[in-house]
Amino acid sequence: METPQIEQLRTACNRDCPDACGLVAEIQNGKVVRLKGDPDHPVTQGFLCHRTSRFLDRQYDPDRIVTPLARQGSDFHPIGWEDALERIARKLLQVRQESGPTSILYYRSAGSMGLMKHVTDAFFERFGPVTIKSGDVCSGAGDAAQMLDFGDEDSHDIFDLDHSQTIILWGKNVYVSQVHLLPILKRARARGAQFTLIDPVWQQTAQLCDRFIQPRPGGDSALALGTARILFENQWYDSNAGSYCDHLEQFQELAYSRNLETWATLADVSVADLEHLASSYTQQPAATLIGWGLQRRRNGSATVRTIDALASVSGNLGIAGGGISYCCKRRGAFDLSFTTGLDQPARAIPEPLLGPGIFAAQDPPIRVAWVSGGNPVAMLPESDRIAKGLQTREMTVVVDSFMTDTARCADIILPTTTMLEEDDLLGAYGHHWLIESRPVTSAPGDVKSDYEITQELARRVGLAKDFSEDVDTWKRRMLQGVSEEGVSLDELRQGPVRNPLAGQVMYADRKFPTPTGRVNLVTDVAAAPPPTTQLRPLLLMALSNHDSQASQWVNGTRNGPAIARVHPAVAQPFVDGGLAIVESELSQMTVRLEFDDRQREDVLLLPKGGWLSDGCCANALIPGEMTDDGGCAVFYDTPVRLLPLPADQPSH
Ligand SMILES: Nc1nc2c(c(=O)[nH]1)N[C@H]1C(S)=C(S)[C@@H](COP(=O)(O)OP(=O)(O)OC[C@H]3O[C@@H](n4cnc5c(=O)[nH]c(N)nc54)[C@H](O)[C@@H]3O)O[C@H]1N2
Ligand SMILES: Nc1nc2c(c(=O)[nH]1)N[C@H]1C(S)=C(S)[C@@H](COP(=O)(O)OP(=O)(O)OC[C@H]3O[C@@H](n4cnc5c(=O)[nH]c(N)nc54)[C@H](O)[C@@H]3O)O[C@H]1N2
Ligand code: SF4
Ligand SMILES: [Mo]
Repeated sequence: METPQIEQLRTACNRDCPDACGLVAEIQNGKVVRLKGDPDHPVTQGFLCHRTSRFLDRQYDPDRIVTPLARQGSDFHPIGWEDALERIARKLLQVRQESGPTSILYYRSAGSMGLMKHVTDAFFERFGPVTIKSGDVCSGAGDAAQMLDFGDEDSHDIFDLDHSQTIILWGKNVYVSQVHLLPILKRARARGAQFTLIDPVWQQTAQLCDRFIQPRPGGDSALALGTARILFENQWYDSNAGSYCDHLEQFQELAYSRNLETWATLADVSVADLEHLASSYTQQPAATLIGWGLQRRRNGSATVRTIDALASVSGNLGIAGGGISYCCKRRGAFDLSFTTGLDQPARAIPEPLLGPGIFAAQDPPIRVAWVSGGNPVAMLPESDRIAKGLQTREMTVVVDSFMTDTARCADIILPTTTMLEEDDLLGAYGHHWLIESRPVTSAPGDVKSDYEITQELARRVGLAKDFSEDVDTWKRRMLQGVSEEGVSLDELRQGPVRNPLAGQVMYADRKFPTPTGRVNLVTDVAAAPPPTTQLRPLLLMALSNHDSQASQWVNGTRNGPAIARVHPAVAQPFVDGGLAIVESELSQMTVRLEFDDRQREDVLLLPKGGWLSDGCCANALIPGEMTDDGGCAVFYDTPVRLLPLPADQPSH
């Protein structure tokens, strides 16, 4: 028998990940049989992360939803698209007429990072404007810090690290959340660059580093200020810093407001750690890479601002191999002027408070909710409240490919395409390459993309004309600002292209787009309140892990209790591998303990992304609260304690 030919097609990974990889799909008889990293993509370099190398299990998962579903009691039954869309359109028109458009909540998260998703935003803007979210639970606090300090938010080119003498990984788990940085870091290491990791959690990146500093969670401001004090005391700071930084004196006063021992105690590190970090900043050029985890705390924005200030006065801004990199401007190349985005919402609910916010919204109340590209029940604080909020609307529509915790709360579920069936454009928040995604296989059954769903809906509510164009027309529109500079759609279709608007080195002229043109150094940092209590001495941190993309697990969902990692000393009288209850002020869940003596004694680690319906959802324990700025969620400051299981339940 002849083996059918294998065809190779290129596309892009659209998951919420800094890497925005190029994918090569091998197709046999119309089916994707293998997925590889694109060897020709300069960042992907031919390999994929664990979770996406297993994506075909998800693509061909028999549990995938392939037809619209409507709620019937506690169950769902299949309905036709015509029926589903008619019901939704009728309801949208009815509530808009009766209560005004803000009685509709449109919540979109980052299930796909494709730019075409903004077209659906534009639909709800034109139909409404409706109620949307404000803030950003992913990176909001750090985004706000970068805008305040530098007037803009972008990063050095990822390959500029080839020039670094020192690399400071400030709260970054590269092995889990940005694996395509690894080849670059390993190359730097091989040529002798010095590495420091600062993370309250022991994680694999520590093995890549010359020094691992393990401060108390949220101790980073004290660590940065103690380090800055050493720079000032030894005249190791840039003597020119005053020419491009505002408030240098006040920042120096802030650093001098405590002695080194006090800063070290506040950060729970040694004075030697501060000295090490200070001297690292003098081994120039020193690059500071700030991770996304440390800003998901009460003082998250101020923390990032303190790190910004330290690195700024150290003289590493604006030089090759230096800089402060937090996020790359992933949308920077694209013209999205067809939507105002989050800028002028008619009404917004802060994303970290989505659960309570749905109930609190009055005049008009939220009557209809639309959720796409997100699983807020599993991924946002106060999971139970969000579930209840969605279940109690007159109509909740969820657009997804799987029966997630959120989909379970819907009245109508609309099945949608996976990334292998998508037609879209992407930028990245971890580098500057742009890429096109193209369907490499067709969607099963009658599954529609978000854009097709938007078009169908637009047709039924009198907005057909605004959304009649094909995807390529939208793509060309989004690329109009860069098409003259080598990124026309035709060029992008040949392969990834670097964003021509992004520089290699940020602020090489040491001019900053702030109101004064200078860096806005932080002058005041509120003392971090002790987040743990005597009653609940552990801080719950539910962090990214290899086996999932947020709530999208490699092996479907999790069975059995979630694994909670703790230092053995804090787990008396429990045993390694035994069961226990983790209790916060809000709720509790059963976990299986895994002892790890590399961890601090004040943290309890859970995987991010556990499902509520599996009893694994960390967010059910986490109260909704906003960071000091930027509307990020306080995910990692919830005090918890361990309790024994009730006597009638086995503990093994
Ligand atoms: N495998 C996998 N990869 C992912 C994701 C996933 O779910 N799974 N999620 C993606 C998403 S949504 C995003 S936003 C990105 C980034 O995803 P993140 O998970 O935010 O990745 P990091 O930037 O590595 O930040 C996490 C690190 O911050 C540390 N951290 C927490 N609190 C503190 C603190 O107070 N101080 C310091 N110094 N460090 C602290 C944590 O211990 C952890 O090592 O990655 C993406 N990559
Ligand atoms: N406790 C705790 N909570 C956290 C975090 C944490 O570190 N700790 N991290 C936070 C962070 S950084 C983030 S970014 C959020 C992520 O939160 P979410 O964005 O809600 O993450 P996912 O669970 O990946 O949900 C994405 C959903 O979109 C669906 N999807 C994929 N592609 C498409 C598409 O093209 N169209 C549509 N309509 N749907 C699609 C997927 O099937 C999936 O169900 O979680 C936050 N929550
Ligand atoms: S999830 Fe990230 S690392 Fe994995 S394939 Fe997608 S873009 Fe690459
Ligand atoms: Mo995120």
